Amino acid sequence: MAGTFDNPEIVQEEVDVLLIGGGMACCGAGYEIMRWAEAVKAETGKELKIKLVDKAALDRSGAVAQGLSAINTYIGDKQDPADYARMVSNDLMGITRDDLAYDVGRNVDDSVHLFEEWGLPIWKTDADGVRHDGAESIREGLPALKDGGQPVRSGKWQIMINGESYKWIVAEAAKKALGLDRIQERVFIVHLINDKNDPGRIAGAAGFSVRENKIYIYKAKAVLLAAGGCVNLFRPRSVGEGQGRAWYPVWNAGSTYSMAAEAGAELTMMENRFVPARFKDGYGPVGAWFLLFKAKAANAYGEDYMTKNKDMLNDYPPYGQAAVPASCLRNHLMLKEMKEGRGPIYMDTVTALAKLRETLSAKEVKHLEAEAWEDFLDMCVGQCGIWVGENIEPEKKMSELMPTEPYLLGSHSGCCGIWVSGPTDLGAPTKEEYSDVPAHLPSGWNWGYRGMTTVKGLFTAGDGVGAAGHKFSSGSHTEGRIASKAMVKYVLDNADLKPEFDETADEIAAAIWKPVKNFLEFKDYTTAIDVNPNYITPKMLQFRLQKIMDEYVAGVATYYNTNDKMLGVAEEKLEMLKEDAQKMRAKDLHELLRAWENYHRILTAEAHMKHIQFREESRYPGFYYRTDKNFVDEENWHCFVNSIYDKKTKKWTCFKRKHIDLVDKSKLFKAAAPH
Ligand code: SFD
Ligand code: AMP
Repeated sequence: MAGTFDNPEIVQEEVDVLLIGGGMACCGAGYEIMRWAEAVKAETGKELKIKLVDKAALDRSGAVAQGLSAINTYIGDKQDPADYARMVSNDLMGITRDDLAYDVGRNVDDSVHLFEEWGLPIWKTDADGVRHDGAESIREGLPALKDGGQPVRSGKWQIMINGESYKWIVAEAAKKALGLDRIQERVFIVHLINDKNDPGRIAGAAGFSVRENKIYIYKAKAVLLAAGGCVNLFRPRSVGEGQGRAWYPVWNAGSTYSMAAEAGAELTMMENRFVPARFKDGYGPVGAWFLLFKAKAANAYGEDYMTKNKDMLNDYPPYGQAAVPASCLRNHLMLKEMKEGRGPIYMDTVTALAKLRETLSAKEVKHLEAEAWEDFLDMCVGQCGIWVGENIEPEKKMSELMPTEPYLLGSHSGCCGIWVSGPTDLGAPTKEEYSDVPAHLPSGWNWGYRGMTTVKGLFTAGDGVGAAGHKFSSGSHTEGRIASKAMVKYVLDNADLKPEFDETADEIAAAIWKPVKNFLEFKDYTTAIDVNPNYITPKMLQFRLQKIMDEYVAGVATYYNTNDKMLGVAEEKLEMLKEDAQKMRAKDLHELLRAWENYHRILTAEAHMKHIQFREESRYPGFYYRTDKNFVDEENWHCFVNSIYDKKTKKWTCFKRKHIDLVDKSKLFKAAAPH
């Protein structure tokens, strides 16, 4: 019987493997897992039960919803995975997991080759060095990448694509592999369930339909939690009529980090954030402009801040020695100009396109000018709206750049996330090197199943995997594939496991539906539906969260500055917010979604704040500054900061984990060694 708004139907299902999310990572997992499931069936006759659950529709869900115009991680034949691990480390100020980055690096090209096979048009350079866009390359019969075709590199690691339909293509392959019966769209997972007999093991997950009055409860042996990063936990620069516009996808609300934390998984580097420099107001990405068009950014007086302020790089590792300064340091140099009143910052699109005209053929110039628009039409259509609305023709008028509000993510130029087991065949540190690890933690970086968190059976990928940024779309797909193989192994190794919930279905349902009950109980107390002393709307609560984070946890309001005292205020205010959050109302399913997104954002925000508080230095200048500890302290803080949340006491415990370089980083430096 179908449920009603005051009494939702509870649907229960038991599977072996549950995939939460339908983005790049889960599409990779969905495609790959069926190959292993089929092999298992052929060998043993056993059919693995698999389900993928996405809050949205696979074809356009996640960060790649609008499409992309470059694949940012493709190794190719001129670099190797160790070079890639070095780049990842350099961009994230030296504290990343080389084992995870290397593992992505040695596998990622295979995913890109699959994308091309599935129909993604990839730009190519022909034998005469002439560049062709993806469609033309196909028409001209240029070889596929896997057959030696040469991509058009925008940067050292990035290749150009005609990617408006990137997500459609990748989702189609996942859907075809899984079959529609194994996919449940428009179900928002809000809660992971631990095992009754072993609290350190996963037993399932629960959520609700955003279309029908139904609660879904899944029992599973293995769960892949890959629900993206966290957006809109800080007050966005776009307010009023522009609210809802952001660079990263607004529908990724920290579900990955908050649900993992509540299940007891160890998080890592939650102090890290990404503050991308973007085209102002439209949030258009800058990579193609800097790397493909070779544009320079300058202050309002035409000064190139990267040159003018380059001595500022000497204050931070690797002390001016990196061939390419880290993303946060590039922001750091830009922010000096803004703070000292020499803004706005402009991307000099005019000079860049004029210079290209000097060397390229007329046809190539025409194509590049079209690409200036297509770059955004393919992945950030709002930026074209801004250009049109503000009469900007990029070959005639420069555009403003601006550092955005902070985002939390682990796959782009950020590295917050969950601590996972690395590959078994790469230099895992010995137990002795980990004598400082608390007793409840496994020793080393590997505990058997690649991509598994410290909760047995709970895996993650993409934005979920911490301390290993710069995977981007292709690397996230790759990590999903790697995790799915490990999950199948885990399920087979635990054939006799019978997961049991540590909560009843009714308890789970009551918790999920609480915002609806808040509404139904009190709605008649006032005549104006939004004004009520007994409940708060999700929208208002979100404003409160964003204001706290913006003003006390280094948002745009303070030019990304905070200090121990401000963090103390934030801590207190977040506690009160959590109390009031219990009174969120949901007048319909859409508001129920908004309410639960808020719960996820609040816990993620709290983790972020606690980690910044714990790390007594400013490791990422340009992303955030602790003005009371405004330096990088290599001696005491060249380490991971990890944390564990206790869902019973609602307390966080932060601690250090030793950092070890597995790949020699000296190759990264311009000169022999930093001072
Ligand atoms: O230009 C729940 N990214 C870029 N990657 C590239 O390779 N090239 C680029 O050009 C990139 N650029 C870029 C990028 C992203 C964005 C938004 C823009 C530009 C404007 C980054 C990649 O897109 C990113 O690294 C990957 O997509 C990350 O993959 P993954 O799987 O970790 O996250 P996802 O794809 O966002 O998917 C998340 C999924 O989870 C669902 N979901 N489902 C159920 N229950 C819940 N509670 C859920 N919460 C979320 C979502 O619906 C989604 O399916 S550029 O800037 O450099
Ligand atoms: P973005 O468009 O800023 O998301 O960047 C896309 C890719 O280009 C990422 O791999 C970035 O690290 C890289 N990138 C962007 N700007 C620069 C720059 N100025 N120098 C070097 N790499 C960059």
